[in-house]
Amino acid sequence: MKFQKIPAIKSSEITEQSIFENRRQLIKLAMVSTVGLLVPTPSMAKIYSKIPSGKQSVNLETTDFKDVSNYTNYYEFTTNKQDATHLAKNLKTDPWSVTVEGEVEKKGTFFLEDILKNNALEERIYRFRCVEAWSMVVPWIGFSLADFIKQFKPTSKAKFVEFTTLYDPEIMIGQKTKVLDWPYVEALRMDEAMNPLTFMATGMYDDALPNQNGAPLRLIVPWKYGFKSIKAIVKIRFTEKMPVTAWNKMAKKEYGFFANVNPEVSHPRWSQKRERILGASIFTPKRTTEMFNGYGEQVAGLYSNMDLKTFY
Ligand SMILES: Nc1nc2c(c(=O)[nH]1)N[C@H]1C(S)=C(S)[C@@H](COP(=O)(O)O)O[C@H]1N2
Ligand SMILES: [Mo]
Repeated sequence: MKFQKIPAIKSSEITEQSIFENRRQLIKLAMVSTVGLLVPTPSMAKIYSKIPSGKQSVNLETTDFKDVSNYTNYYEFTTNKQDATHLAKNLKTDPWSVTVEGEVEKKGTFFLEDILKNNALEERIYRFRCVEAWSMVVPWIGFSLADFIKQFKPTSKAKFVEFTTLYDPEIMIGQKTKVLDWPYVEALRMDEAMNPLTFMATGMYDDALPNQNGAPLRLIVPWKYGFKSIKAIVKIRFTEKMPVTAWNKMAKKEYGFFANVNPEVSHPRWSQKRERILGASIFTPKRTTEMFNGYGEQVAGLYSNMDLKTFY
């Protein structure tokens, strides 16, 4: 039998070896901290699943996750309602940062990770209705927009708040087309933004938002048509003048600034009196659309002196 001779190791080599090992450890840690610390990561599911179930704000059955996540409107990827499910997988949602600017004291760019640490996460079960006349009921997870806004101290000139979606045509391939004037912009009047119903979602159904539903950060305004609920937000700007929004720019007659759900005001090409319940069988009758999507008690007061046929 032959034994291989174990080479003698000089102490200097041992030291170098351990430094090398240590450095490898450090590199590993650094990698964990860039990937692992930022949100939303799979570990967010653990945090989200511990959030107590939200109060049902509507007396309707929650829509199945598979329907909500496979029938989406996300023009940055496609105008087709099925394909964003796979196309949006290419969007890298961490790290993610949000720039706050305009009529506000505390301007700056903030990591979503830090935003999440400073805002209490909760679940809200809201009905959501698209202008194209389908509706769904979704358990969203996120935080109050009003509480979030207060942290930045808007000035007395802040009358509106404008939101902008990421612009990255290499990933968001729909941005290579001219269906909308990119980036997608939406806005709210300050009192609408400060209403307790208005919500910033980072998750749904006890998990992080799927990319196609607007990860890592989207707006939810349950009394307005779906297009106000902008996805993949990278910028929030406070303004004195009413911002020009993407859909308003594209077709003024069809998509107004307010976009309140209103069965009495038809879209120029179809009625808004009824809605198809997402996921329901074709035999299920359509649902009668409610004024302000059923949230009138909480929001009608915001529009008491306005003619909603003019300000649609
Ligand atoms: N950035 C961005 N946000 C968007 C859209 C979009 O195309 N791009 N579509 C809007 C429309 S028309 C609707 S109905 C809702 C759909 O939300 P969902 O896909 O999560 O159901 O997102 C809104 N937010
Ligand atoms: Mo929509």
